[in-house]
Amino acid sequence: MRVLPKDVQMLRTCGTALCALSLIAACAADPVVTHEPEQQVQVRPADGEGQATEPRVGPSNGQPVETAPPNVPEFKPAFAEQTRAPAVHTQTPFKVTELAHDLDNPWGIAFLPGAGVFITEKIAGRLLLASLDGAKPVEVQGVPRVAGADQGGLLDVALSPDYATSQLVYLSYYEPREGGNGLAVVRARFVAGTPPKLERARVVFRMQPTLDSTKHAGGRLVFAPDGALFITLGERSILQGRVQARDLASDLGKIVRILPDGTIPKDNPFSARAGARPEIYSLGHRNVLGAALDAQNRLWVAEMGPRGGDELNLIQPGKDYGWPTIGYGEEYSGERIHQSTQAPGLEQPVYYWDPVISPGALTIYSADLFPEWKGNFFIAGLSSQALVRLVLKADRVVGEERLLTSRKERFRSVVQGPEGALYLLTDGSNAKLLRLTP
Ligand SMILES: [Ca+2]
Repeated sequence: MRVLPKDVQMLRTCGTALCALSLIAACAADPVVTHEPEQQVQVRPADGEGQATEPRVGPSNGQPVETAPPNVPEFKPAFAEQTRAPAVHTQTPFKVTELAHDLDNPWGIAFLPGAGVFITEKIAGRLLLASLDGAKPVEVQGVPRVAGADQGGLLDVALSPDYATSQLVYLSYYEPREGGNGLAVVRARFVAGTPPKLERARVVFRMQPTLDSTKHAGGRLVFAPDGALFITLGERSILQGRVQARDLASDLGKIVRILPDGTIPKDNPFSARAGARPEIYSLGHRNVLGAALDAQNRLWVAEMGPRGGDELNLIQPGKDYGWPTIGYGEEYSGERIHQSTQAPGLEQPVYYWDPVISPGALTIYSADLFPEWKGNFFIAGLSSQALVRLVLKADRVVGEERLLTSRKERFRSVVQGPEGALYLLTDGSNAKLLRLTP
């Protein structure tokens, strides 16, 4: 395979009012990689080129994997395990297989029962149906028009829990609206065929209010076993949105919980509170791109922070996760955002990163293919150019590992495949679909 030179530009958000107003076009919370022009997508069989075996390395000496100094050294963790956990090292040899390359800014991935996988392409607003056996991916027709620029466009794809009988697919996207855009979730019935298509599309959620921003709308979709759908949102990066992150009258900076038909569950935490939007499940978030359920069906999220403030949070209904009042980071200008890292009534992150990793997707490994990884958290790292592995014990992070760093690629997504392999999407144009197997 040809090695593509990369021009990595890391432009991070400036969050002050001045930056938000004057530099918004030049800032990106979610660093951008510019690659060479597109090539045709090719899918390679499992034994094709592109394999690599990660070297086996010895056990940890107790030092953290992060060795760079923090951006905000005066902010101290609230408890010992809250940051810079000791390094751990995967002992199981594994190989990395490149299944596709030249994906155009892929974001979401979902496996169909049987064979095939859906992959979204963010900016172009395309939904691809790919097989893992060498066939070229095909575009699914009937996807709504998206506001595809910067961090916006077509984001996540999830199958309804009853997909086997309903064929219902859910997509999150930046919906173009009068006065700007907002995250929306559409559900539609997938019809296989030539071409494959979505039909009977209906929007089941619209984030309010509409703002004119190309950033921080969240977008991760997670179905709970009871059938409810969690949708992660963000505060749009601009100051006008940031100040709404803890406001119960706004969806910005929230995680919401809806029923599959778009109605609101009656047992949501604020469903009976006057003036509160009933779909809100938790509040005080900056931009949540990673979310997953653990073995006890508890919702965990990886949250994109400012400089020095990425967080792992355990989500409980009705809780306030503090953004922008508390946190561990600072503006990209170096200015203060938070007076303090703690405040009464505001939740502490289970873990934070300073310097940041820039978390994309989060998955919690539950399969048998890698017994060593069972229960571990995997986060797709963008600016960190790593697959971040966390080992937790009693809801504390006791080990951290950075995998695939030698590839020098930004990772957008990580998901567990049906057979227990980990599948990853890299970021940007000419992006790849990778599979990790023992
Ligand atoms: Ca927080």
